[in-house]
Amino acid sequence: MEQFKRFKEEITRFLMMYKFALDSLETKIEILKEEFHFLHDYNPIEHTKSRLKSPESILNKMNRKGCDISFVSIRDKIKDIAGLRITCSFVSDIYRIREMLRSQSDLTILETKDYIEHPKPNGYQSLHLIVEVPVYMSDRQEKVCVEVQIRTIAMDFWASLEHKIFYKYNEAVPLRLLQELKEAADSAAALDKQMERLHNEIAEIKENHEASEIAKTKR
Ligand code: 0O2
Repeated sequence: MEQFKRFKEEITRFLMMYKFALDSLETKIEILKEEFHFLHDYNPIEHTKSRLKSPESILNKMNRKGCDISFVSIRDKIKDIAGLRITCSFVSDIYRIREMLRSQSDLTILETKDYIEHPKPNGYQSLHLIVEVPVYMSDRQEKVCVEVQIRTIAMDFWASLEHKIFYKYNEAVPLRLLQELKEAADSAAALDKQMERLHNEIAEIKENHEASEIAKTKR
């Protein structure tokens, strides 16, 4: 009983660090979002969602990877205990957010998986970053990894449906559905391209209009 109580305390403390890292990163994203909105009068971030992996899911992943279980090896092997998903309107916003994170001196991007440049064979698209975030505790500072997934609304729509289908069929999805999902992913990518083009065109019209208004006032 005493041993179980100690283990529960240890895992709570262990997961607390990841929660603090998420809180800190979410605050940074909120600041960037508000500042960007103020400067450019538009919002690159539609919404954010964070989650902490449950102890059960951490243990399952460690078993799947065939790793022995200790806090040190969990830290070392599982980089997505804390996850932050950022949904944007346009693909260019995804890379803009990555640059904004990259330029923060206390953050380090340890790993990048660009499934937009290189989509998965099933059609999955998203930009994944493993970001190291400093967490200041009462007696020490820890560097904690957070997995940041940045995607457009269309990519997110596709991924959440695909995830539901995958679990509904207990991972054995019929071939016809897999083909349709791939087609849907291609349509989502085409929609993202079209929306970006329209967005740029509107921005250009707005810029030209503002420039001609300024010219009028100078006359
Ligand atoms: P959850 O509940 O969303 O967190 P690794 O973590 O590096 O050992 P992997 O698969 O190489 O394993 O990592 P990767 O490629 O960075 O992907 C991890 C996460 O990306 C997944 O987390 C999903 O959230 C998302 N993802 C990756 N591929 C797909 C996909 O084909 N479809 C969907 N819908 N999501 C995907 P988890 O742990 O699976 O689940």
